[in-house]
Amino acid sequence: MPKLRLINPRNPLNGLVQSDVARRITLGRKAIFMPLGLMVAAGTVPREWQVEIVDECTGPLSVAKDADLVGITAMTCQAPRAYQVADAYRLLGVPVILGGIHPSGLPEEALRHATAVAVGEAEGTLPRMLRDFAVGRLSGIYRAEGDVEIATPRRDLLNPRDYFVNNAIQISRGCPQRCKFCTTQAMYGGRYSVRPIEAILQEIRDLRMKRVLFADDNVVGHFGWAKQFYRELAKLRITWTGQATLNIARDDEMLALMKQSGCGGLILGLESPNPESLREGNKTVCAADEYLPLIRKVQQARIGTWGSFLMGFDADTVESLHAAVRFARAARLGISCYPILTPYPGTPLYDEYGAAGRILTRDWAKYNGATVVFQPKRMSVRELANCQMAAFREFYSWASLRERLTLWPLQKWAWIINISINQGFRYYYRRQKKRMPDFREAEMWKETTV
Ligand code: B12
Ligand code: SF4
Repeated sequence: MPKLRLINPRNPLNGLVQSDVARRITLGRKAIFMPLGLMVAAGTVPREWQVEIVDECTGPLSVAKDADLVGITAMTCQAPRAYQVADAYRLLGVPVILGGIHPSGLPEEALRHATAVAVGEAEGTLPRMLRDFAVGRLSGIYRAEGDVEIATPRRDLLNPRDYFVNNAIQISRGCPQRCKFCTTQAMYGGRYSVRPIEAILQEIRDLRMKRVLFADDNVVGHFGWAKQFYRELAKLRITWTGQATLNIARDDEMLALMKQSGCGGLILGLESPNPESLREGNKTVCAADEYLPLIRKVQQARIGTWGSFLMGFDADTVESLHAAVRFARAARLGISCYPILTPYPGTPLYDEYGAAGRILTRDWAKYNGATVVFQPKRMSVRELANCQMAAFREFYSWASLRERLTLWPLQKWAWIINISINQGFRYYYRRQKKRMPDFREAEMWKETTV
């Protein structure tokens, strides 16, 4: 029986090599997230193959000639390690397939390190690649086209106890929105597809967990289908979280159904309260002046609000980024994060910044949301980097916690996460013997440029 080894390469945030801080927050688990993409890819492999998953985020990887074919996944920040592992296998004469978000965005680059590259979903590529391998024809770029039937992940191939998050499932793929910085277009070509409802419910029953995380880009990409799904989901009496667009709050029935189905909290890609930045990012789903009333409606439905704000649009300044944090506090978001705008390959932003010569590095390991990899327009690289840390500092300060989180009704998880992040950051800066950037000292950031 031929053997396929699927590999999740080391990832600075997700894995064994995660910083002390992340390890503390994840209660000592070996990695944060189970590699769902590989588990799903394994679910597409026909029975005549033996398949295994090796996760370098949970243990060491030894490269040996003990598989017939190797498949490697890569987000952009994992690409350098993925290429290193691919090259090592190919030196031994083992053919390699590269797949996932980064190879889908830059297939020609990936092909320099692989026998073949999968662009898009494994469901639409891997079975075909395995057939070609069997007849000695595996080579080049394979693209998933049209709607695919989303496969059920092979959870039996990994130990869930190694992971902090081991309850992720997908209910849909893609997103109908067209944000300029998002990779969904490269990955799904603008499609939004959903799984059969019964297949999702069965996967949740099989998980035997009372809490699940929907690892989707957008759990409300099709309102009609979503309402039907949440009606059925309510019967399972679980709690769930996922990513959604804020326009749900314009629809009272949708909010009520989500709550009844067990929605405990939503990650909302708000990006910015500044209309100019939203326009620039083509984030058109809700206008900036609707944000506050819509967020209040989600909160009134007793659904937790976790906002994500991108930092570094051309319209952004140190002051406007500080205003974003003040907005997050005033909106009383339970949690929020501040990733640096990053031109991921395959996005319109990557093409635009590339053409304008604004990309400062193509060291993909730095494409991690925590490093400035392009030339900002209205501030220096150092100012933008400091804004991110100052935003975390201010949002997770004790004063902000007291303002945003109530004691009754107790938002247990929000408190736990907020205190962990507050302590994690302090610990990190203490260990580095550095001062945490503070918006009140922003004038000083101008003095040196990086
Ligand atoms: C869970 C998640 C995480 C988890 C763990 C991710 C992991 N894979 O280990 C955590 C929380 C750690 C995380 C972190 C980050 N994430 Co994240 N994350 C996700 C999320 C929401 C779900 C991932 C998932 O499980 N998808 C479901 C599976 C089924 O899809 P998939 O992985 O794409 O796999 C399919 C195909 O790609 C393909 N495939 C994948 N691998 C292979 C291999 C082979 C051989 C083949 C044939 C096919 C194949 O087949 C699979 C099934 O169809 C995605 C959004 C998304 N929809 O994917 C973002 C996403 C992956 N994250 C993203 C980003 C930007 C980040 C951060 C940088 C965020 C930030 N700004 O701080 C950090 C990374 C920091 C770091 N240093 O690691 C981007 C990636 C962009 C990019 N080009 O790399 C995504 C796509 C979100 C987005 N729409 O932009 N993330
Ligand atoms: S709404 Fe979110 S998932 Fe959809 S395209 Fe925009 S950033 Fe991507």
